[in-house]
Amino acid sequence: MTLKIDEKIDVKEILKDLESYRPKRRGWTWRKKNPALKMGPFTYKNCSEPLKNSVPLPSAKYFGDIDPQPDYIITTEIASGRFEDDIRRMRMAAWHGADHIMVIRTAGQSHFDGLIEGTPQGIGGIPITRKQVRAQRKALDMIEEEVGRPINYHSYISGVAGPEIAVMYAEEGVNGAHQDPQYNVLYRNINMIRSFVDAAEAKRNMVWADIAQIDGAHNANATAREAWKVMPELMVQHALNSIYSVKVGMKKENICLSTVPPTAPPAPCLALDLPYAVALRDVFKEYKMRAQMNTKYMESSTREATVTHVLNLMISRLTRADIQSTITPDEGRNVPWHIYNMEAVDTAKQALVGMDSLMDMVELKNEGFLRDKARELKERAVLFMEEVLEAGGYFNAVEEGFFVDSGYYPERNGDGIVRKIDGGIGVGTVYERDEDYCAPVTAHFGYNNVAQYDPSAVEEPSKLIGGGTYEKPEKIIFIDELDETDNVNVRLEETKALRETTEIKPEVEWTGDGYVMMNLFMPASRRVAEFAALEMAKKMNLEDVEIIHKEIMHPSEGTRIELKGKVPFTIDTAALVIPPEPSIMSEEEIREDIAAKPLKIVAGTVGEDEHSVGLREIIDIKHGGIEKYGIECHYLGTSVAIEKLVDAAIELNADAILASTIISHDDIHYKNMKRIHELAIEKGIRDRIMILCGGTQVSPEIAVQQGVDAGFGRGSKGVHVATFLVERRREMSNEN
Ligand code: Z97
Repeated sequence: MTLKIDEKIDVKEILKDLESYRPKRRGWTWRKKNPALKMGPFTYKNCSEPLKNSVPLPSAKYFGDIDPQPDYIITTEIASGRFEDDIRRMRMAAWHGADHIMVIRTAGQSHFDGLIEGTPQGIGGIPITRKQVRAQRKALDMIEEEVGRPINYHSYISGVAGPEIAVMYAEEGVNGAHQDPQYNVLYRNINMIRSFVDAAEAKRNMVWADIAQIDGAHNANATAREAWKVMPELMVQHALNSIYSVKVGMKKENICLSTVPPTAPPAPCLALDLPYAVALRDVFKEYKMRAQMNTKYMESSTREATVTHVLNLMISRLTRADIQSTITPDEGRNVPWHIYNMEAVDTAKQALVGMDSLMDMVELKNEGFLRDKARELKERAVLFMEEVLEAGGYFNAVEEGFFVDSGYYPERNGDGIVRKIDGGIGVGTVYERDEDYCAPVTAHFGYNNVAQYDPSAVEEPSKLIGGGTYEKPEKIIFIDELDETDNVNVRLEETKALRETTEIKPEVEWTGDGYVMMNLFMPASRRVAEFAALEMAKKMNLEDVEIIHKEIMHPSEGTRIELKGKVPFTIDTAALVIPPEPSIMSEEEIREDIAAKPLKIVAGTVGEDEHSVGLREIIDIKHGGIEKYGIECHYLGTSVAIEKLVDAAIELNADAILASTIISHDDIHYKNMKRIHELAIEKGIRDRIMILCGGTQVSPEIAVQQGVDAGFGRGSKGVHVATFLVERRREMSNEN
């Protein structure tokens, strides 16, 4: 099954024969960098190989639709809670430039004690299941063919089921995962000993499957009361997980530090974030940098979040990033919508491409504020680590509340997260292995007494059982659905009409959810604006209306409101009357044609019509008029007599007459058109001249009925007229 560009992905097809689907490949893939990429008229230094199919940035149309892809991997986090709908979003995101697709869940995976089967979403969120992973990997295997670039699929290895999840990810071709035992300890209160033992086991499996790891240090940023104060601690957290992973056998290029610029405006964020970014990259040279965007100081304004994102992207460019995250403003206002994934991916692509070659032109100062601050942060981090050792190690330090304390180290405010060595979920569940312990599995950490059973199986313990699921995927037990009422088949049945007929509904995250967003400016204070807007939306028949953003323009003059609500109806696309798209030639094509064969026009507003603006804009180069293509224009002015216009055309040997009228009482505009046509016949030039008439009240169909070649109504631009002139001239030379 391959995807067709003009056809939607068929989720039902993806789900077919899923029990026997095997992923195409294992392991993480970086972008193929091209330090001298040529695209359109430009050469890029910080880009990678272009995509086969993509959606370029909106302004790409001015540059020949080029879509340069930056050198960093771009992440998008997809979290609608329905994996079948997320598959469609993944495809859109890949076309915009995402090649690291993280599925995050609406409920903490780490609250589940085991691997979940089936796809229930009714239990308060969506846990990761083998079925979802396999379906999404299968879809991504096709999507990557379509865009022509490998896509890294990613989720979390956390909770007391971490090792089981790691195994499942290894089996299913997952390419990246968050794995950090400190996350379990600090944020999920899972027993520390259990978390670190599990982490070793999970990481070993990640090593086998070549899964890239992202750590969890950024969570301290998001949790801390004052995020910029935890910077020294963040380095300690990165250090602990990184070295632990190395000791387990993970290669350094698969260890990615999840780092966030800790602040955002109105803080002077660069002065705080840049020294931190520099310090981190100095200390952790050998590791990869996964640059998150700041989410701590994000409200529901997409504009504000975008500016913060761009500042964060500048930090990435000024220092280094290997993976660039693009969390969406969903975090601020709980609207995990398709469009925001695309917007955030585009923000990263746009900003990174825009900053191409930056470091060829600027340099971070080697002394002064930046380096002093970076050094200070490193010193504080080293002292923090020394104190951890003095306390007797990490576990004791956590017991003493060292972590996520709001003090700027060595200051300590006594409000850190405290966990007990003999407390937390899963306490007392770690046992020492027996003398003859043996696990006949492929990837396993620590003492494994294989030789005792078969010396030839030491390198390959699963030989003892004739191969495990890594070697023999057919041994994987695939459980489809367990819940009869809450599963993907039931959900697909509910949306069948929308998928299989021509009925359509607007959507933000789920097929047929019917949501629309509205932007309103209410000339009232915030509370009044809010409640008035809700009432307005109800009067517009929107259902389940909710305010998603409000911003004061002035305390009494007005408030900006964004709200969402559902429309209860569908539209039948088959019943729509869609006029053909006006043909528009490219600028180059028109120019070439005119250069090869010059074209001359005479123009004027006719009859008693002084409205010159419309016609002038069609001609004027400043407004994208036809002059810019090299067309020779003779503008005769306003209220030009029809005879004069036709005579001028003859005298100048023009190819076309452009006449404009706004006045339309008594159909004078159409009558004038007819007269131009008839006069041209009388004077014997009609077969060699084009007659184009325009005006706000002109209907193209009625204009042509008057005998002229074309009519141009409201919204017409120079390019439409120029295209017509070139095309009609070609037709005429074929006719003659
Ligand atoms: C990011 N925006 O892109 P649960 N393990 C680690 C984590 O950081 C997380 C989980 C597990 C963020 C993602 C926050 N991170 C959101 C190291 C979550 C997930 O399975 O939901 O309990 O944990 O990094």
